[in-house]
Parts: sequence; C-alpha cells; structure tokens
Amino acid sequence: MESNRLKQIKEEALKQIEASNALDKLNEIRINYLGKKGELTSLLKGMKDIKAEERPKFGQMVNEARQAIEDMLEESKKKLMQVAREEQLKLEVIDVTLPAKKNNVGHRHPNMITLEEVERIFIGMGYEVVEGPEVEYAYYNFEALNIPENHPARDEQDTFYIDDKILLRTQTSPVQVRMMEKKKLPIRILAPGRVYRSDEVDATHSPCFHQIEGLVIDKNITFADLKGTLQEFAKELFGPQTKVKFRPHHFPFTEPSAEVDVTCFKCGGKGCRMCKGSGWIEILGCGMVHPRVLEMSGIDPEEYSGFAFGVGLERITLLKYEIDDMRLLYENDVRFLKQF
Ligand code: 2U9
Repeated sequence: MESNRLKQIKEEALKQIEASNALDKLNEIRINYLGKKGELTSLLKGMKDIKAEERPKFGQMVNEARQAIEDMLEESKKKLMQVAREEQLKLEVIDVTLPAKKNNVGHRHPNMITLEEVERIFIGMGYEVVEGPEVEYAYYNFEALNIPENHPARDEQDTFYIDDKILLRTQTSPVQVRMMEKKKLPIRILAPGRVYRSDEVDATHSPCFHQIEGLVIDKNITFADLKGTLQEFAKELFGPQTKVKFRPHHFPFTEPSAEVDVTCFKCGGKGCRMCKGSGWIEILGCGMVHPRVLEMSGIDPEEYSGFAFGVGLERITLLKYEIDDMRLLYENDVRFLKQF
C-alpha cells in the first residue's frame, strides 16, 4: 500500500520536473516533495505504521526515490541554466559589421591653427619658439624696450597693473629682452603668447589677445634680411603670388620701423571689399632693433644688429578665414568653431 503510494509520488515528481521550464518551478517541486513538510518526508514519518521487518526495505525505497528526484532536479536545473545562458549570449551578440559609433573628437581652435602655421614657417627658417611670463615687470615690458615712464606709448598700451612695478604684459617683447640678457648670440626666436591691454571689447579689440613676435640678432643683420624674411613669410602664409610693401612707421623699440602690407589674397591686388578697394592689407609691424634697446640688455650695437617684427595673431586668423568679428574667436560657440 505504502510502496504503491511511494511509486506514485516518485512518478508524479519526475513528471512535474520534466514539465517545468523555470528554475523557480524546480525549487517549488523540491520543497513540495523533499522539504520538511514534503510528500516523501511525510511518508517517512508514517514508517511507524509499517511492519518492523519491512521498514529497512521501505526506508531504502524512499531513499532511492529521493535520490532519483534529486538527480532529476539537478539535471533539469543544469539544462535550464544552459538554455538561459544561451539566450543571454544571443542577446549579447555584437554585430562587428555595424558601423562604429562616431567619436566626438574636438579640434584645434582657428587661432591655434594659424599660430601653428606661423610657427611652422619660422621653424623652417631656423627660429626657436620661446615663451615667457604673462605677469611681467614693467621694466621688461616698457623701460628695456625704450619706453620710459611718461612716454606716450604707455598711454596707448595701457594695461592691468598688479602694483607699480608688475603688470600684465602688453606685448610679448619682454620675452625677447629676457633672451637678449642671457647673451647667447646669435638669437633667432619666435615669441608667441597672450598679451593684455585696457581696451573695450568690440569687433576688432579685446583686453586679452595674442601676439607673435620675432627677433633676430647677429653680426651684419640689415634691413635687407628683414625684408627677405618677411617676404618669404608672406608668400608661405598667403600664397606664392603675394607681394609685400614696407611703409615707414614709428615704434620706440625699432629704428627704422615699418608697417608691412601684403597684396590682397582675395582679389590679387585689384581692389575688393576685403582690402577696402586698395588692393593691400596690413599684416604686421617691424623694424631694426633700436641700438639703445640692444645696449640696455648688454649687447654692443657696434658689433651686433638685429631686426624684430610683431604680428597680431587674431588679425591674421580673421583675415585668413574671412571672419568679420573678433568676438567670435572667444565665444567658443561650437557651431562656429566646427567650421574650421
Ligand atoms: C625687442 C625689440 C623689438 C617687436 C615689434 C612690432 C613691430 C609691431 C604690433 C603688431 C600688431 C603689435 O599686436 S600688435 O598690435 N607690433 O608692430 N612689434 S616691431 O619689436 C621688438 C621686440 C623685442 C627686444
């Protein structure tokens, strides 16, 4: 009687295991049949009603049934886990043939594109690029460049003072003065960097902008070297057909001094909106280093001479890319910047 019941329980359990398709369901079956209050356990509890000589045999049969159920539960569990794993793998399949996600990389600011182009040209002519402090002594920014106190150029280059001896540099020339003081001659340097002036912001002015200055000092340097150098520079930057024109000018730190115009790269010199009809565009200032400037840094003007030039980086960038408002270079609107 009890052995029939046992057989029935075992078959029922195995059938349920076979039909179950989830790990939760298997657990439920384990509890229902093998748990503390499970069917098999309650059969064992009924052992006392079985004849003593039949008990061992019945006990063995219950254990066999228990083992068979456990084995089948284990086997089913493995199968279900395998199926689940395969399904998971199918979900995680990576299609390597799909186009890759585009990497959103940035790029150089138009001002930096121009700077690197100018640096490339002068490095090609044997120049070294040097940098110096933006917070500078008034001595290096003014006095050493032949701009004594009360000189009118101090008004034009009004800047931000830290105290009466220290200021935000108005030009990158102090970098060159520091190089001259080191007296490692000859000198052939390019000094790019930020400069500061107390200017109101408008389409062509900013209280902080960038200059690139150049300085060459050696024996027998003449205005012809200056002209040849800047002619080469203009051709490299604006194209091989570019002509240059030197107009006399005045700077306290150079003598003689000049401003340099290039033939308009838009109309080739015929006259257009870009060059305001003149055919020429002003790009930089230059001159032979003033003997007093050489002397002040301990270089003998009888033995050495040199030339210097200064370019407003933003001015060149605006010209090259035909941008009509300098403020666009500082606002960093990505829709503007990504055009370059
Ligand atoms: C030393 C001696 C002389 C640097 C020079 C200029 C001419 C010049 C302007 C260009 C546009 C300034 O940014 S701007 O407004 N600069 O015209 N700069 S010569 O002369 C030097 C530099 C260093 C020791």
